[in-house]
Amino acid sequence: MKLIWVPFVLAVFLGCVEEKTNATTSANNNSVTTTAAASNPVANTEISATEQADKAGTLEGSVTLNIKDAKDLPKFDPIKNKDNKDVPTCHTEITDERLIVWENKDSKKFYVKNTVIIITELQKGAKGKRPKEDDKYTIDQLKCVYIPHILIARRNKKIEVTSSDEVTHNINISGKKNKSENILAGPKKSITYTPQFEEELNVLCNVHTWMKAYVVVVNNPNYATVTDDKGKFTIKDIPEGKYTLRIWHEELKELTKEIEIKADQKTELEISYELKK
Ligand SMILES: [Cu+2]
Repeated sequence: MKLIWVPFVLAVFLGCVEEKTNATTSANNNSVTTTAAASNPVANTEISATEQADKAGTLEGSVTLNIKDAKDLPKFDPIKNKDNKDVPTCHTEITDERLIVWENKDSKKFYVKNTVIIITELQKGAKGKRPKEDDKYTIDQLKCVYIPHILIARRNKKIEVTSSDEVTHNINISGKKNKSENILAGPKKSITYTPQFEEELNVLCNVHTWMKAYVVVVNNPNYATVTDDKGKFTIKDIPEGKYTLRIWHEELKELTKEIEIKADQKTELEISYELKK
C-alpha cells in the first residue's frame, strides 16, 4: 500500500466522468426524491437551532478512481517554485495536491482523497441536526502551502486565512457568486472573508503561484465532508429519508448520487469516478 502523488494532467483526460455506485440500503433509488425538503415548510431557509433529527442514520463510503493500474493515472504538468521564490520559507519541491490517490494493493482499487460529499437537501434547510455555532473556519499558510487544501465552510460565517510564514502572501479569493477579494498580507498577517453564497471558491496566492486551496461553502457543514487519505468519508446523524448527494473534486469534477438513509442504520456507498477514454 502506498500513496501516489500524481503530477498534473491535461484536462482533456478528465473531461467526462461517470459514476458507479452501490448503496447497500437503497433498494429503490430510481427517482430523485426530496422528501425531507418537500415536507419542511421552511425549506431553503437556515436550519433552526432547535431542530433535531429524531430518527437518524449514518452514511459511510469511499471514492474511487476506476483505473486498472497506477500507470493509468493522468499525467499532470509539474508544479514548480520557479526562481526559488522566498526559499527557505517556501519549499523548492512542491507537493502536488490536485489528485491524490491511494492504491489498496489487496483490492487493487484506487481511492481518491479530497473529494467533497454534500447532502444537498440538508443544505437547503430540511430538518437536520443542530448546527454547531462555534465552528471556526480557518486556512493557514505554512511554508507557502495552504492548510487545509480543501475547506468546507458555512455560508455567512467568517473564514480566517492566517499566515505562519515570515513572508508576504497575496490572498486571492474568487468564485462565481461571492465577492472576490485580493489582499496583500504581510508576514504573519491574517485576513477574514465571509462568503454569502454556496459554491466552490478558489484561493490563490499571486506571489507564490503554486499555492492553491478551495473553500466549499455550504449551508450546513454537518452534512458535508471531505474524503481522507484513503478516500473514505462518514456523515453521521442524518435524518431518515432519501437524498441527493453532490460529489465534487477539483480535477475529477462533479457527480450526483441518490441515497436513502434509514434510522439507526449505516448506508454504505462506493462512488467511482471514470477517466475519459
Ligand atoms: Cu504566498
